[in-house]
Amino acid sequence: MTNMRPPNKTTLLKVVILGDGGVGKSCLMNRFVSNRYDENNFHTIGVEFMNKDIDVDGEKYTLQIWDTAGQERFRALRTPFYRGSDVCLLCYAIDDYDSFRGLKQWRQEFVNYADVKPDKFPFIVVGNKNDMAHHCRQVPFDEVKQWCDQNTINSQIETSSKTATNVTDAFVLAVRQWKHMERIAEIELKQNDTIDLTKTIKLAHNRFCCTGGGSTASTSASGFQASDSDDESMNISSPRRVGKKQQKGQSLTQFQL
Ligand SMILES: Nc1nc2c(ncn2[C@@H]2O[C@H](COP(=O)(O)OP(=O)(O)O)[C@@H](O)[C@H]2O)c(=O)[nH]1
Ligand SMILES: [Mg+2]
Repeated sequence: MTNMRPPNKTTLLKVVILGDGGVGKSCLMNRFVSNRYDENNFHTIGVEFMNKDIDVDGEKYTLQIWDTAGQERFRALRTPFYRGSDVCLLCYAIDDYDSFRGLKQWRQEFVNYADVKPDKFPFIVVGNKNDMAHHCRQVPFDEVKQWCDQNTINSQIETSSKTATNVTDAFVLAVRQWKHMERIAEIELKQNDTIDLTKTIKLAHNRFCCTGGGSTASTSASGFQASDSDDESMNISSPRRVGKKQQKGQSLTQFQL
């Protein structure tokens, strides 16, 4: 699919920035989108997003960047906020160890509400405020790397919204990571197609051999139909989600045989 992309096509990616209050999420977004840094101006209320066009490896993207604050007060916003995300930036501040510890919970919350598979979703870990003096650092880069390795996250970067260090690079990294995951998802989808075709043939064979198999297939198929129609994620065109639908569709095909 990737190599069939028309020349001038722009891909819209929803990017969510998560992390404890004060780590610099809003400053990061504003530095990236407007190249501005204001220590006092950004007190995020609820949720807001900004768009920014960017070229990465010769392809055009519009990043729709979603920034949050006060998740507890705005609980009801969480599902729509997370749903349909393409990339998630997990942010901590290098001078605040607790904010690094908090990443585990942010990631888990995102996985639950966005309804994604953690090891198949592009997470980027961003250590902000790396302009701070050496003695202020509480979070060693290597410790974060270790955590990323344990959690199958392979993109990690340190930034400074204040000096603009690595800010654009963090979003470029996010796009590359998204693309990498898309490729993996496409390959897996193709592999699943092949495997399931074999299963389907076997199932069809069983069904015509014994009557019991037919009624079992019928019961499970209605279950799939019901869950198919009430799954909100079906509107979203990411291959990871198409994969989900495909699997359900395949089960239905087995029944129709
Ligand atoms: N030294 C330094 N301070 C920063 C940086 N980014 C943000 N800050 C400071 O951290 C405060 C909180 O930033 P903000 O973006 O509002 O954090 P948020 O709550 O995660 O959105 C700001 O008022 C800045 O003073 C940075 O890169 N370096
Ligand atoms: Mg904020």
